[in-house]
Amino acid sequence: MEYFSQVKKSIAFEGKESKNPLAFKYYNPHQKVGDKTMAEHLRFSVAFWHTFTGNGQDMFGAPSFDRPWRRSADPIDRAKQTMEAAFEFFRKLGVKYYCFHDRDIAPEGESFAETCKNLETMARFAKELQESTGIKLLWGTANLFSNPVYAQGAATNPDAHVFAYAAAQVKHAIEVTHELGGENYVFWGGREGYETLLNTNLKQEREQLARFLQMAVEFGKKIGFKGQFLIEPKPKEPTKHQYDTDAATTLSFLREYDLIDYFKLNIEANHATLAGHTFEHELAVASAAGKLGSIDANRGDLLLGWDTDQFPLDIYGTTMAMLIILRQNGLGRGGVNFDAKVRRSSIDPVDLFYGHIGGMDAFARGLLIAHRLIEDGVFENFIAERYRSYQSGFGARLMEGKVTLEEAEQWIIENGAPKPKSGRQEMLELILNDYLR
Ligand code: XLS
Ligand code: NI
Ligand code: NI
Repeated sequence: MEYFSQVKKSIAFEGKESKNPLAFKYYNPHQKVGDKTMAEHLRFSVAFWHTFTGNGQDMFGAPSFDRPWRRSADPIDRAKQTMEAAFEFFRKLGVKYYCFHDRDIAPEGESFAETCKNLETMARFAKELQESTGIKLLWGTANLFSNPVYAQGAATNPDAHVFAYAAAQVKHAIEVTHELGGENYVFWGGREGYETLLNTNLKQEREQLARFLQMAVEFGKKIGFKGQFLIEPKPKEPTKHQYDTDAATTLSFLREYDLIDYFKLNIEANHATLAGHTFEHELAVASAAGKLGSIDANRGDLLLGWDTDQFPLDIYGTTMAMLIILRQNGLGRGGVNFDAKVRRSSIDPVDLFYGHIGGMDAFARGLLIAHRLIEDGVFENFIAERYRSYQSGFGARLMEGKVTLEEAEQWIIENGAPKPKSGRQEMLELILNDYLR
């Protein structure tokens, strides 16, 4: 069965003069940018949940999408048709990767054992499709937030019985990710936080979370999982206060519990803005720590206070993101995963193409612009010059830890007060705008 009959063949690159909304204007997978192709730089991935199981439901309204792949009454048949639709979509869109939660690809059963069996069945099915298409799993994850059992947290639940349930679920999710050759495994703790301190032992809950992650790392080693473990920070929603609030908080948590060597971060644009940061700030913090592993590409709406998960279209944002990614020489085994969904009123399957094509072109443009900015040394030279005083003489000795406060005072007595220099922000902003053309 063909689910996306409105798109007959795979989306082609037609160049920037094209007016065809079902074509790429900038994303040309084989085009070299520096020493890598665009496809190698960007490693685009489609999110299974928003794209195939999302139904347009919101807090005020019923499902608005009637997806042909979600019609079968039998849960396993429905899951298989959904998986087939997904691979047809990946192929036609021309992406090499996808991501899922365990519960996106397989329905829960009557018992835990049946749920695990369903997951195994669907993983086998996915494996066949991966092998016949060459499409790979960027990451797998466990949904530890939808089932009401996790209402008060998964690993951070006050009841050890729930912790055990989450641990058992994660064991299977890691196994399945491993079986499918997943390049990463993600932890996003939507319920790992608290609603009120009146009933919460915050210290205890953070220790539980660390223990949970340690157990996952040990299990990964045991089964020979070679993928990268990633944590996806988010400050709130669904829980009021989530422990993995932002990149800096998460890095410090990992250091506190000796987990830093086993994890990198998966940075999501809309989570950054919810945390009161920019996307590029979060990317820069993760990258500076050598811990930027992957990204969830989307955008929020600054007028709305929640995770709207819209497709990224802002070229300024994608340029800033790609600057940071190029400076660290790419995302390694990570990628650009569209954790994004079409609006509730965009009810046709073809709308999923428009969303992804727009996002892919926006990142391709960002890549091209960021590459030119780096080639021309626009910001790199300016930044290098701005910090030059630390490269030699007194500044270099300062950074080597060889200067005391008393010596600093002596040096100031000899050299006098510093002369302020312009940071040139407006000049740099206008230069950046010139490159965005
Ligand atoms: C929710 C998160 C979620 C993770 C995977 O806000 O972005 O979708 O990416 O669990
Ligand atoms: Ni995400
Ligand atoms: Ni999100």
